[in-house]
Amino acid sequence: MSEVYQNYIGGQWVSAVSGQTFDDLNPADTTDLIGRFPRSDARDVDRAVQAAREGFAQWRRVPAPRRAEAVRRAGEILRRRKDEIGRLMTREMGKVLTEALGDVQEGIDTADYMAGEGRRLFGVQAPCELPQKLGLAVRVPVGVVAVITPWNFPLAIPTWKIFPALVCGNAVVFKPAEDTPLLATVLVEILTEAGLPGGVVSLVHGIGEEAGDALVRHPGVDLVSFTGSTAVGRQVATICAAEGKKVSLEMGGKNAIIVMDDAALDLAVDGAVWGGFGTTGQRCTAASRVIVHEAVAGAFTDRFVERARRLRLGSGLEPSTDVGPVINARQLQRIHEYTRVGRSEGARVLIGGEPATDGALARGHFYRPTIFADVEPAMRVAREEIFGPSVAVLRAKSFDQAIEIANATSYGLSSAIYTRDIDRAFRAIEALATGIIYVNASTIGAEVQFPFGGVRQTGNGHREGGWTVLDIMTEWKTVYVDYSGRLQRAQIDSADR
Ligand code: UN1
Repeated sequence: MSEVYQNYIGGQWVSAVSGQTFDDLNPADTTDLIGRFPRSDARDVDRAVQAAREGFAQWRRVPAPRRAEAVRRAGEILRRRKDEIGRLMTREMGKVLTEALGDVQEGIDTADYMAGEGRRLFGVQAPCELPQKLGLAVRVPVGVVAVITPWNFPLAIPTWKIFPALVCGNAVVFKPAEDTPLLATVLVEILTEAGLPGGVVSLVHGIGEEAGDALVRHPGVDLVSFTGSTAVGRQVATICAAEGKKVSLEMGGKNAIIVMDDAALDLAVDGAVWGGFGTTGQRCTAASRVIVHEAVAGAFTDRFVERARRLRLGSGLEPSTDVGPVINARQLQRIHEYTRVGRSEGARVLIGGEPATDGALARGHFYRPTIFADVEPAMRVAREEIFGPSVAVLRAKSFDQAIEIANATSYGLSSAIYTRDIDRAFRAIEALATGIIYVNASTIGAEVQFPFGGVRQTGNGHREGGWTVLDIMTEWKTVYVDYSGRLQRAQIDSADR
């Protein structure tokens, strides 16, 4: 009998009203059932939102430095349990243990950063045109925040949203991805242990079309913070537009590394391998395109393929494993379908291009690291997000053409250039149309104290991370205090005559 987990609503652990559950399986070995989780519907969501409304009414009155204390304590618990949680993450999500530990560390970093925000949350003071009048803008919480998160960073991404939401004085209803409910449960347990009152954070498990949809639609939700695919993000945005809700979206990417003819080639290969196959390519910041100057394309591609050939697939808990499984059978199918699409478009598969099923791998969802060559910018494998260990290599004749190809995508999250020419590096910084740019480093490696997000189809203008997340999690309240004791008319009494 495997363990049965529950929702957390209004300070109580409870089953779904329907009594239904769904299974959480280890993607490296699907005979390993991690647990059963409640398959929630609109009724569970309604209870959670009601509890959150009550929680919010209390929590907003707690001074921000005290609210931040709870986040600081959560960070301390995460730090103490880092190793154990990293292992659970690898078992549940598949990424190799070193990366899982990095994911937990990103949550700890977010707690450290946001705990300090409890004593900042800076507003603005500016002069007024009238005498004896004070003008201020202060941040106030938005209300009840629906947090909807993906499975690829089961801890880090929820903390990016939940920690600032709480410090800012909001209540949270958390609907994690159905592929990683255990890590979400662990995070909520930690928040309760850190002293968060019931109702301030609720956890509702379930699938997107049911629990997620009901949460986005619920009239008691003031803000939806979503990270996931562009297709689902658009649906979320459409519902929020109709309901007049605030919405913050982090969606797909088709991130490119440019390798110029003067690049340190081995360094660029390191970056392409890490960006393309790290986390089995399942990052929104993954380097799924490499645009190589034709003068070094042959040499680069040979080395890239050679390195990909040496990558060892397996359970992320084995220290010898370089690349873990993909998350589930559906994603495996999707990744493989893109191999077919690439081939039919005329791309050449230099390596990989098939599921890996030898020995113990047959029990999990493994796909061989795949490199497409002869890719043209118009091909689907050059334009669409695959979210797996598949990298398209494109050639460019010049710097300008490389930039043009890099920008020829509907996404705009991250990009990178490898060059030793400082002028080129700065020109690339100016010309690349993405929210994040790396010079002589891969497309992944964002740190929590900086804005994270992208342009075009990647986002809707918001940035998580850093100080910018506060603009998502708060509203501005502008305050004028007139202490003149007389009627003073702005724009009229203060104007030149
Ligand atoms: C994601 O790709 O979904 O920069 C988040 C990075 C990580 C965060 C990635 N720090 O790749």
